Amino acid sequence: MSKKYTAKGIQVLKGLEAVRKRPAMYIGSTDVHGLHHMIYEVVDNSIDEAMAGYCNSIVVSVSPGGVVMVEDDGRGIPVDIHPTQKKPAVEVVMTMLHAGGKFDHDSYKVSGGLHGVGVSVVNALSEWMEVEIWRDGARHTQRYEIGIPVSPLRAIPLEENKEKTGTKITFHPNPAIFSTMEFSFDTISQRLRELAFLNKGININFTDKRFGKSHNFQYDGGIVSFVKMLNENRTVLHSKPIYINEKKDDCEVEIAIQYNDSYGEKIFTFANNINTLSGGTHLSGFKTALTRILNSYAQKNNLFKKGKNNKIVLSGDDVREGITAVLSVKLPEPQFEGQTKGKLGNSEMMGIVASILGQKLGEFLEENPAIARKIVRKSIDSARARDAARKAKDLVRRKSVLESGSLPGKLSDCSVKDPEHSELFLVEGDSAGGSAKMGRDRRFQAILPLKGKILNVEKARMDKILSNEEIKTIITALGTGIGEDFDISKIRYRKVIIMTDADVDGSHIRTLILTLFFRYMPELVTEGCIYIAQPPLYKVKKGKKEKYAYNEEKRIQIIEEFGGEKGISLQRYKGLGEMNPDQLWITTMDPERRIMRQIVLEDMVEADRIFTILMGDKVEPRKNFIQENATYVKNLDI
Ligand code: 0RA
Repeated sequence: MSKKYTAKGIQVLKGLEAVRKRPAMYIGSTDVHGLHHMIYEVVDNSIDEAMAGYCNSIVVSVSPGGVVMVEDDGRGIPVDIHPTQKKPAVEVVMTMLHAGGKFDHDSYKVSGGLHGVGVSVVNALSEWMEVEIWRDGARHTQRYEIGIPVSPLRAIPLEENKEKTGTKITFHPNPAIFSTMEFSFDTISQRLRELAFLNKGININFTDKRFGKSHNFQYDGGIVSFVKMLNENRTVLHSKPIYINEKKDDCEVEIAIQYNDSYGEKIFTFANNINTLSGGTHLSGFKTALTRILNSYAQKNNLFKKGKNNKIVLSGDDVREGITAVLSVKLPEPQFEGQTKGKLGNSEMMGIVASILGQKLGEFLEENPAIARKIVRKSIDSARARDAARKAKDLVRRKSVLESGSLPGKLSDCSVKDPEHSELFLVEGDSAGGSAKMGRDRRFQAILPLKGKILNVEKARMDKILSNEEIKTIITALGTGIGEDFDISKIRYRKVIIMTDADVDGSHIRTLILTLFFRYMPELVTEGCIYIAQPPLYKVKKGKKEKYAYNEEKRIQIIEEFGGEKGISLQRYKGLGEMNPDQLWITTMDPERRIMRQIVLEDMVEADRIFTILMGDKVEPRKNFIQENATYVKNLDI
């Protein structure tokens, strides 16, 4: 490289240095999330090329040591000399922050949120990166180290297959910047699968060379296939999803809807391929139009007039009972809001989605009266049940701590009142509850013993859920309310710790409690409030020495540490009740010593699938899942 730096050259170096100095500002974090972001950023560029209609296939691979390769068959990044930078365009794209303008070849490029920072950021945070471009009858290559070119762009004329076009980017994230280099096969697979759903027809191949595993994703049905997959373990009301795809004012709206016979609602929303976990204007428009159209259809067709139905107005919750939907919008300048940037803010999207859904859903219902009637009938059923639910809910409200000041009798509360510094243990059984109560630090640890199994909320409506004693006690102790009344600001404990036995019953109870939280209080999960206590499996003792083992591996290790099997006594804990209060404190409850697992929601789609399989009413998928994951189910980590 030339030693003489031009003013522009210095600018480039300064830009890359800024990225390396504050990587989190550009890719969110330098932990495992940021690491995966590096891949998504590069893949997004290929997806953009596909959305523009020039690319059919994307190949991604991860190799040992964390080397990533992303190849597409698009037009190839331009290699001609940039008119003002006087360098090959590809070098400009790879080294200059936000090298946009002329090179923003797609109007739906993401400009806000976490994605869309540009491949130059990935380059700056990579120990090395190599780009290969096939276009104009040649293969063009260039290498960069920490974002700086270490070779000029070279062109090698193609001997055969001269028409080939495409871009291949290979890089190694800089281990000096990232706290981990461990890519997750599942995390990458899930995101690539999602992209394949959202961009129908694109073939995305992913190979993990570390484990010799691969996936090939291609969904010619796009989000219709997505909705079918979300419903695959449910009983659907109509076999063909309702599908809408319209453009308006530079924006594209794509919707797929399919109702099932459950009581829950699942609406996944995306803006420019980014999962908007907290919804936003597009979701508001969707909800408004759905409620309006189903009410007016029912009215017009006299579906309310039979018997006692004439006073009914369907609420939003009624028309969404049992809905599974994917809403994907594409717009020129998306604004992502909120702490996690998961909420679409563009106000124009509300009206655009509402008017498209209003018009097209109205037409669909007119043309498909049998399906329309099934959906309306289910909504009316929900409206009737809602009356009963309201009564039950009032009960909980009346009993709620905030309004009446009375806590459940079974709760042994802590003395600290600051939620940030208090913990609630949900403990299986009265005997373990007793030990926990005696063993705890009563200043900040509250104990709520649960009797037996709580109701499976996956199979029940709100009224039944709220008349269940165990569930009522949990809600009252937490103070947050439930469902649409849920308010996290009223939470009484920032940590909620599920403590059950390490056996089949224990894991069943744990899953039932997690289902309640996931379906009716999901913010508890997304805000990281839910933990699972990890009681030890064994106590290993030799003479005066004793240690606790939390898994088989540790048990063997401790025995070795104690000098072999001779004179060793091994106690296996079958339940929490077998530990005295002191032991329970030392091994499981003391913040200084305990091991807990925090429940994190990496992937809502996968979590939904697992809960549906485990808790829904189809037996076959559950059997299969349990057989395939025999050891995993015991340690369900969502
Ligand atoms: C700018 C202009 C053109 C293509 C691309 C960028 C492009 C970028 C990437 C990044 C990864 N894969 C890509 N494929 C294409 C179009 C140039 C033309 O008119 O041919």
